[in-house]
Amino acid sequence: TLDAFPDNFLWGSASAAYQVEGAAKEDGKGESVWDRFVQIPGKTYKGTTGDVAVDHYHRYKEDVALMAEQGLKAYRFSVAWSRIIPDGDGEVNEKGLEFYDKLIDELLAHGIEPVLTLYHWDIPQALQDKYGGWESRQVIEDFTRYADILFQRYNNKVKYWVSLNEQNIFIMLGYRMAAHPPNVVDEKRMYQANHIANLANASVIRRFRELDINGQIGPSFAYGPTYALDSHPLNQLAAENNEAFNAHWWMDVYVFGEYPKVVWKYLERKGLAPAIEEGDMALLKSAKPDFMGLNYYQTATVEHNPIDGVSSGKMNTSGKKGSSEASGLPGVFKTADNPYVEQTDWDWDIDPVGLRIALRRIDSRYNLPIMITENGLGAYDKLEEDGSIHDDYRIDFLRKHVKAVQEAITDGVNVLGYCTWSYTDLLSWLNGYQKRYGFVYVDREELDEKELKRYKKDSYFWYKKVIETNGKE
Ligand code: BGP
Repeated sequence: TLDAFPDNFLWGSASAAYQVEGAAKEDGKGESVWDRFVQIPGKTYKGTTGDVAVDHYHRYKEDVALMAEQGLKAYRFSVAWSRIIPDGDGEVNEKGLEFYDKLIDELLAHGIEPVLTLYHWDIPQALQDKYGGWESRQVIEDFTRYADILFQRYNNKVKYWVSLNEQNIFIMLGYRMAAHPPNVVDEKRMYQANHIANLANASVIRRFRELDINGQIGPSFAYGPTYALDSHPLNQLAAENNEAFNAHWWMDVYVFGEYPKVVWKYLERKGLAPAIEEGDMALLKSAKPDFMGLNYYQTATVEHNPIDGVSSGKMNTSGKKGSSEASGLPGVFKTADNPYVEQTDWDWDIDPVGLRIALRRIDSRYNLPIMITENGLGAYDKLEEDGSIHDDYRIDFLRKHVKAVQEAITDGVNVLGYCTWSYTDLLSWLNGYQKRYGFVYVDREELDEKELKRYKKDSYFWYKKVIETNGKE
């Protein structure tokens, strides 16, 4: 038999500012790098933007009412830096803060724990223009000042804070694949920006401690355990490499304040190692998080990649099954198809066992509590004439993942909560509005804003029962 979920387990759901808020230019909000990036032709699916998104900025009360009715215990959202400090380092925009005051108060009034993400990819464009955003050390100070404002304003209201969301994704897609802002392909700059993001992350955690904030803070990391394609020793080695390059490279820094040797030596040989200045490593070591936020969607399966093998690959952002291509690092690893698991229409492996493995690996390597800050299924949904949405595939996906969490708890892992991605349907960064994740359907065609009416999906009612029964359904 399985251990029960703890009594105070946080059954939650998540979103991010750019993906839900809309109101891109309202109440003094400054431009973010995403506001700019989506204007570049061909970068997002059919040119979709978050200008209006699902208009959460104006409909947050309605959205929170739906959460309350469902019994949701926690809601993870992000603050848009450019609402708080429109140009990133200048005047504070009181109007922007007021929106989050209202949202947080509304959540608290309904007994929903706010989980606040400081940075979900939307650095102010002004800082990108002024000094290259994450590539300049000045961002450490500016990001810390921004975080400081939120820490002080929401201390005692917000207990769970996420520092950076998926540093691995915004750095790699931004600087290796030109698939995110700042739209760059340059490995050297990538590793440098990444080091600075590490310092910024550590700096806000240190400030959190200095201010003695009443709560917990940690980064949210996109981790999917790696499998070797088979027992061929070179494929096994490729799997070890993938864990080092795609997981330890970030999580070791967060927790131990150290870069893993294997990757560091590789970067030195290639002339790609970031420049470390005096005090950097001490800062990294001084900022251990309280918990690890885990965003889990899928596992990775890899095999040996010869020295003249594949690098870039191709993502499936169209929702046409089978349109992605293998990617890798020559001489290190390349991705392979896992014959044992099914895939979504966007070619993401569906693998609940992988979540149990992810939780166990993080627990045994880092020995920290884990908050699952994202997990969910991106799928096409159909709104029926009577306003229902029969997303049994999503229920099936989530049910199996919830069970995997319970199994990991039974294995001894300390899991604080489980936030699904996402609460309402929202903008999928590169995939438009047709790739849906929510419990709440939002009537929004790709390029037409419609009236953005909300409808409860079958999964909404299923999760309600999960919460009521603390995971028994
Ligand atoms: C994570 C992000 C989320 C969200 C999710 C789903 O990487 O933190 O913001 O978008 O993935 O991804 P996608 O929208 O690409 O399907």
